[in-house]
Formats: sequence, C-alpha cells, structure tokens
Amino acid sequence: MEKRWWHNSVVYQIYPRSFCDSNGDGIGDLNGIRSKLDYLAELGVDVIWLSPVYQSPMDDNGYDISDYKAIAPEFGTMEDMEALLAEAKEKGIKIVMDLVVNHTSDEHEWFKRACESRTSPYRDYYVWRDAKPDGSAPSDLGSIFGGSAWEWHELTQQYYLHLFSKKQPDLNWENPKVHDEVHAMMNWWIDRGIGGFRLDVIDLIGKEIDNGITGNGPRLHPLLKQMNNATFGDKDLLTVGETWDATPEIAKLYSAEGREELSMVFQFEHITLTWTNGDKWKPAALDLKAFKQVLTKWQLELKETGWNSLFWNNHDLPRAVSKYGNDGQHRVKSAKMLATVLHCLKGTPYIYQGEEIGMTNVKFDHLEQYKDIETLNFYKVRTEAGVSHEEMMAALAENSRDNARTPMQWSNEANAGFSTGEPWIEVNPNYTAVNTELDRASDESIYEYYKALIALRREYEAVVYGDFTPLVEEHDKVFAYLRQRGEQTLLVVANFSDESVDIDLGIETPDKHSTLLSNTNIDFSDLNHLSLQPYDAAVLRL
Ligand code: TEU
Ligand code: CA
Repeated sequence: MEKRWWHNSVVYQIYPRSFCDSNGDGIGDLNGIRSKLDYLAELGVDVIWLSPVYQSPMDDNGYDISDYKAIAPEFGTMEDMEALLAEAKEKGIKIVMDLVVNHTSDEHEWFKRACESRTSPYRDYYVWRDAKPDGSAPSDLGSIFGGSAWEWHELTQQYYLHLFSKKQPDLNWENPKVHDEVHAMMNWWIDRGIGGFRLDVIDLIGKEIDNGITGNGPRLHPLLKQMNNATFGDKDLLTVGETWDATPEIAKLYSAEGREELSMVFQFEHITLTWTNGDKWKPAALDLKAFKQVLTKWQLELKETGWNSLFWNNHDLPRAVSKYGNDGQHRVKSAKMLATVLHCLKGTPYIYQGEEIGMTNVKFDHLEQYKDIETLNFYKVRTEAGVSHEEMMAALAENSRDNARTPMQWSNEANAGFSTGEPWIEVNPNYTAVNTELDRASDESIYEYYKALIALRREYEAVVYGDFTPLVEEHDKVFAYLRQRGEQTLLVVANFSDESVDIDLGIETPDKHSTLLSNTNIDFSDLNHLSLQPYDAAVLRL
C-alpha cells in the first residue's frame, strides 16, 4: 500500500455552531475556532473537519446551503475563513470542508430560479415530477427527516424531491450542468488552500428516483471518478464520503487505490447495531460480540485494499461515552478505554469535539429544549402514530442529534465558557464537572490520554500499517487485538464492561513486554490469566 499523509493523520471534527462563540451572540463562529487552534495543535491533530459554515438559512444548521462561496454571517466573513485557514496552516493543521451537494437550500439562487417556471434554465438542476392523476405525490418515498420526500410547488404545478427537509431540495445529478457547477465550486475552495472534503450523504447522488433507487445508485461511482478527475484528483487532499449503507465491498469501490474516487468513507454498520431494525428511535443495548464482529470484518476486509475511517460519534450521533461506555461512575476511565480501542485500529481516527474530555449525552427533560429538525420532526411523526411522549423522550435522550450539539464545555464559567451570551442550545448542566480546564488540570486527564494516543501513532508504524489480528472473538466483554508490523507487535486489550473479568487472551506471554499506554495499572505477567477491572484498557508492546 502506497503511504499517504492521511494514513497517519488524526482528524478533529468541529461543529462550528457549538464550538466557541467569540462575540457573545450565543452562536459559535470562525473567530471562536481561531482562538482555540492552540488547544487543537497541542492535542496533536493534523486535520480539522469543519461542519458547514457556508451561507444558509440554517433549517438544518448549515447542511442547507444557499451560497457555497459565502460564509454564514453568524459564523463570520470570508476574511475570517481565510485567516482561519492561514493560522491553522501555520500550526500544521489542514482544514477539510464539508461538501453538501446532494441538495442545496431552497433559498439557493439555483432553486429560486428553478422555481420561476418549467422552462427556467435552472429547472433541471433539481428533480421535478408530475403529480399522479389523483394529485398525489409521484411516489411513496419518505424523507429521511420524516414525511414525504416530495413537496408540491404551486406556481409550476409539479412536485420536487427532497430526501431531507423540504428546505433541502435534491440536486439533479443526471444534469451535466450540475456537475460543472459543483466541480467549479470545489476547485474554488481548493484554490483557497483547503485540506480536502468530507462529502455529505454522497452515496445518494447516483439515485434513480423513478426506479426507487436512492442509495448506491448505478451512476454513483462513475460520478465520483468524474468529480475526482475534475477537482481534487491530482491535489493530494483528504476526501471522506459519508456512506450510510456501505458494505466493505462498496467501501473498496470508493477507496481502493487506482479507482480515483475518495481517500476513505465513513461506514455506519457498527453504529446501527444499537438501533432496532435500522430504527434509531428504538434504541437497543450494545451487543459487544456483534460490535467486535463488525469492526473486525471491516479491519480484515480492508486489509489490502481501501482504507477505514474510525469513529465512535459525530454531530449526528450520541456521545460515545454515553453510548458505548459509562457516563456515570466510570466516565473518565471508559472514555479512555474507547479511545484506546479506536485509535489503535487500522484507519484514520476522527475525534468529535468534546470527546477528548469525555463529554456526555445531555438528557433534556422537555421537548422544547431540543433544536434539531430531525428530532422535532420525528417526535411529531411518532407521537402522532401513537408512541407515547415518555417513550419518545427516552428515545431522544438516547439518540437525538442534539446530544452531540450542546456547547463545547471549556470551563466552569457561565455557559461553560462557550459564550458570554445565551447559547443557541442549552449547555449540558454537567459542565461544572466536565470541562477542558478541569480535565486538563486533572491527573486523570482524558485530553492528555488522547494526546498520548496520537503520539503513539507517530511513534509506532504498527499503529498505522500493522496487520490486525482479533483475539478472544467470542468474549462478550473484552475487545482485544494485535497489530503487527516488522519488529513491532502491539497488543490492545479493553474491558468494555462495568464488571471485573478474568480472561485468557489465548496467546503466549512473551518474556519481555512493556505497557505503552494504559488508563490504569494492569498486571500483564500472565496473558493467560489476566484480571481486568471495569473499563481497564492498555496498549502493550510485546
Ligand atoms: O447526514 C445524513 C443522514 O442520513 C443523517 O441525517 C442521519 O440519517 C441521521 O442523522 C442519523 O443519525 C448528513 C449530515 O451529517 C447531517 O447532519 C445532515 O442533516 C444530513 O446529511 C443532510 O445534509
Ligand atoms: Ca458568535
């Protein structure tokens, strides 16, 4: 495998609205991010993935873009963006932009022009269909945010497609003019010195709506190759696609060397294991054995070809420590355990803001405290369909996207030091106990632990390129594996449970071994009789 810079990089995701507010309007902004670059440089991350900062009516917090070449005023100006790029570059940090091109905002100039008449030159930038003879929508297709995916347009007497909110009309990727516009816009950003793109719901652009195909359509990979060749292909950038339904076979189509598509994709198979039959509003308990099986499959299948992205959470998902760890008594320890397991797998790790200090889910008591469009829509859809308020509130507490979107907890000051004004969404009340100042001052600092993990990646090539071998695959509490490259053999062991476990790792104890990093002190003198306390984790060199 040819070495690429993003193979040994660590990416930090920023959700700008919730990261740091520089001017007291309650909304995080670009200058807020600039003020925290030292915090990120010290952590050791190489790349920031910036969730959208473009001009937007903010129906979906910026994933509804009305001008790709302008910055939303609440986030700052294009000068602020250029300053952020320049200052980040000085600190050795690249910025990956979020590319949202499955849809635009309905307030984008293209859509406004498309709505003028059926003969508008922009009409075919979007997906329009006639009503059925009885006036109903062209198909039963549902929006990912609830309700129909079709919205009636009165003036021109047709329906338009929106796989997300009705303020997010889908672009028509069957129209070559759309390709040209998007490619030109991408090149414009590349010329500003960005580090790459995270491609929002990119698996939807090959859709064949009349055949009922949305994800993984037949034109998807040709479209990506064409995009690659017209834009970033020869620029050595990091490109990561958001691909909810990717299997390892599909991931290889995206990320295999020589296919000229993307660097890597986000797959969600491990995430949806805690949903019941793909329904995130019916949360299920974590089955560690199944979880290990999925991650192991991805490690092994992408061994020679393709590249994995590694993540536990992002701006759409609950907090990792709440979902897969223990956000009570064992919060600090389990946060480190999760980090250990993730960062030692093969692939590029992503840290979501606040994960590095063990931020938790928020558990709002009232529906009014939630702001997310998906959350509010589904509350309505499900309660109207008979689900009780209590059941739905419990599901939201578990899986609402707002769990990830409460403000970053910087300090003990008002509003967690996020803003001097009233934050756009409430701060998690646990900020007095969970914040960067307290964490970094503690002997048990999670931030310091992440720093050490990132440093380990720099020091041991086995972390980046080593072969992966799973151990104790049948065990339902312990996740253990080997990474091996040349002289380097690393052993990763983690107790994913709040119980003590005695375990035989099934490998011989070598005469010499040393603990490179651990969230505790484990006696490794006998790998066949190993005792692990709740959430114990370690990386050993054998
Ligand atoms: O997410 C795609 C997506 O499918 C999510 O909405 C997902 O289904 C859901 O949140 C499960 O948790 C991307 C962005 O990451 C998301 O923030 C946007 O809302 C969405 O696309 C539309 O652009
Ligand atoms: Ca602000």
